[in-house]
Amino acid sequence: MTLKIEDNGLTPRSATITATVTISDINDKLPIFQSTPYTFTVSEHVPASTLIDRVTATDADINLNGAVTFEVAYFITGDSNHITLDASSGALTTATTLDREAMDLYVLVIRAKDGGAGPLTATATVSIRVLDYNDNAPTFSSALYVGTVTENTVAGTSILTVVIDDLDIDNNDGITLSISDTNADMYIAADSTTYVLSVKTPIDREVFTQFEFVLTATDAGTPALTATTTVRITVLDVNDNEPLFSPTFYSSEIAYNDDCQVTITTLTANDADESVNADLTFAFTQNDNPELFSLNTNTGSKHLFILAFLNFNSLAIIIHETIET
Ligand SMILES: [Ca+2]
Ligand SMILES: [Ca+2]
Ligand SMILES: [Ca+2]
Ligand SMILES: [Ca+2]
Repeated sequence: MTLKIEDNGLTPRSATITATVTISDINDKLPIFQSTPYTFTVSEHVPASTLIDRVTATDADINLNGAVTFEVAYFITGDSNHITLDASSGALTTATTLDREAMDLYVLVIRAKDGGAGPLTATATVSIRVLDYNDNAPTFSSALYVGTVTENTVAGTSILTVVIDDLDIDNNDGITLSISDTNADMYIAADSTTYVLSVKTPIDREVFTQFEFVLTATDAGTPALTATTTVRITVLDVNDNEPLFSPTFYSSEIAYNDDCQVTITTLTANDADESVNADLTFAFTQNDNPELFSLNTNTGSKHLFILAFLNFNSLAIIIHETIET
């Protein structure tokens, strides 16, 4: 400011002087965080000492009264073994490699403190969300899944369900199932949402009695991780095949004076089914001379024995299946 002094003479005389008043600071202003609460993110994949972000604060005082430093007041979740704070810069860094699957959120309260005598402080809450990295492969609950399916069963019928877990989230646990075996993939569908294996195309047991294949689960992470398991599906029989003679025509001759109880011929028949569905018994459908010709029904055998006396013309023969009840 400028001061003026003046006398009271008839012709006043005066002088001026410039005075400077310096107002010394006292520490009367708090530090103020720029933005609170803070919300930061960091990938679980980054190495230790990676900068996450930084907090900033201003203090309207000067010199030490306005010199702000930072410290962690306390952790709400997590600890200083995972997150560290630089006192002067306010930089938050990873203290170690983070594991989202162990802890996905760190919350801490940071204190800003000025350097005045009787320092003033302010606090801010910082939330650090840990972002997922695809560091977990899918896992099957079993190395081998066993199931059965009846042949000719319609498409869409469930056979078995596999159990898969992936500790990651989002795309990193989005599973796609695939069947590596070409034949199995034609007949069996693997649902990537429900993990159900079902009939894709009706199966003919007389073509495929069993499928054993590797089932692969691939997650949608980058890079993708995979797991495999073995699936064994046995196809159960339905009695859908008739017995067949082979050959279908037999011609035999016996000597006129041959003995009784001679085998005239042995017939062969086959059935493509299995077990009781292929157990065959034999019977005449027509035998005009039952006193002359007999038949060894030979249950379960595929051979027919005709025991004959002499003098006959012809036989018609049929095979019956044994039906399971
Ligand atoms: Ca201050
Ligand atoms: Ca992860
Ligand atoms: Ca994963
Ligand atoms: Ca069959």
